[in-house]
Amino acid sequence: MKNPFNEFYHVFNSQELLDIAFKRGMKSSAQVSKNAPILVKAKKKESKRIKVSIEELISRILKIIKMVPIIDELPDFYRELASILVDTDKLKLTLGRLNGILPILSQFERIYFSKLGKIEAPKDADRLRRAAFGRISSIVNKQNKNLKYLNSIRGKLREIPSIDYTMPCVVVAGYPNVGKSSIVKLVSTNKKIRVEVYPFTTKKLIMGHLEINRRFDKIVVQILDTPGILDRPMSKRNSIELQAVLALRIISDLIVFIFDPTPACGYAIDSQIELYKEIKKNFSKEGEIEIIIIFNKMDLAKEDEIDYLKKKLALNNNDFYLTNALTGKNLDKLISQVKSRYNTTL
Ligand SMILES: Nc1nc2c(ncn2[C@@H]2O[C@H](COP(=O)(O)OP(=O)(O)OP(=O)(O)O)[C@@H](O)[C@H]2O)c(=O)[nH]1
Ligand SMILES: [Mg+2]
Repeated sequence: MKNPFNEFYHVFNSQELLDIAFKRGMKSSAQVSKNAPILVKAKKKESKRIKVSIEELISRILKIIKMVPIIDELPDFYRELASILVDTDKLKLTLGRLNGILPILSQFERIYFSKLGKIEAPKDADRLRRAAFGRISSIVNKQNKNLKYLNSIRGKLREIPSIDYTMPCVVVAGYPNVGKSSIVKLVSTNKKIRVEVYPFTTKKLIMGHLEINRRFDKIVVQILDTPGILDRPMSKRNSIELQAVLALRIISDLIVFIFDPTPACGYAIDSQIELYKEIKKNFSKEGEIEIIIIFNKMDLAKEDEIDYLKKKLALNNNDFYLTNALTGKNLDKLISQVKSRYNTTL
C-alpha cells in the first residue's frame, strides 16, 4: 500500500487562501441585463462576489481536510507510525476546527445575500461586500495556526515508506552505529541510504528492495532500514527508536539483527545482547519470525570479541554471519539465505 500521506500536499496559510478566494470573487461577473437599474446591478454584482469567494474558500478548505487520511481508518502500521511521528489527537482536532468554519462561511453567504436584498442605494452594496470580506477574513485568519500546523507535520508523514503488504518485509535492526544502513544499502536497490560515523544517523524507517528472480516470475523482498534502538525500557524510548520497534512488531516477516562485536559503534556488547534478547522474546512470535544474526565489522573484530558474543548467545559458527559492510564480504550469504527462503515459501 502506498503511503496514505503521499497526497498530503502543501497547505496554504490563511492570507494566501483569502487572497485566492477574494481575487476569484472580484473577477466574477454576475449575469444581469444591461437595462437593469443600477441598484439591481450593484446588488447582483456584490452578492456574486461574496458567493464566489465563499465557495472558493469552502472548496479549498474541504480539499485540505480531504487530503489528510482519516487516521483511525488506516492499517495498523500507518496508524501507529503516524501517532509516533505526530500528535494525532491534535491533528484530528485541527481538522475538526477547520471543518467547523465551513457552515459559518455558508451562513455568511445567506446573511449578506439577505442584507443586500434590503439596501436602497447602490453604494451600500459595495459597503456590504467589504463588510462581508472583513468578517470572512477574520474567521479564516483565526484558522491560520491550524493551517500552519498541518503544514508543519506533513513532511514527517510524507516520509513514511510505502509498504507492499503482499510482499515479504525483512526488518534490519540493532543498536545505533552497528552498520544497519551500510548493510541495507549494499543488499538492496536503495543507494540513497545515509551512512555516517556517528550514531542515530537513521532517524526514520527507510525502505530498500531486493529482487528475486524465480523460475517463472520475480518477487521483490522489502528490506527495511531502521533507526538504532537502545536497551532500555519501552517507556524511555524516544520516537526515533519507537519507529524501529513498531516495524519489528507489525511488519517484519524476517528480522536481521546486526551486532557490532567491537567497541567501534560506541556501545557495550552486553547492551546489544540484551536488546537482541528483548527482540527475540517480543517480536519473533515464538520462533515464527526467524532472526538472522550478523556480526558486522569483521575487519575490526578480534577473535576474543567474536568468541564472547558466540558464547553469550550460545551460537555455533553456522548460526551467524560474520560480515564487513565496507567491502560487502559475506553479505552474499545473507542475500542467499533471504533468497532461498522466499524462493520456496511464496
Ligand atoms: N570498519 C567497519 N566499519 C563499518 C562496517 N559497517 C559499517 N561501518 C561503519 O560504521 C559506521 C556506522 O554505519 P551505519 O551503516 O551508518 O550504521 P547504522 O547502524 O545504520 O547507524 P544508525 O543509523 O546511526 O543507527 C559508518 O562509519 C560505517 O562506515 C564494517 O563492516 N567495518
Ligand atoms: Mg542507519
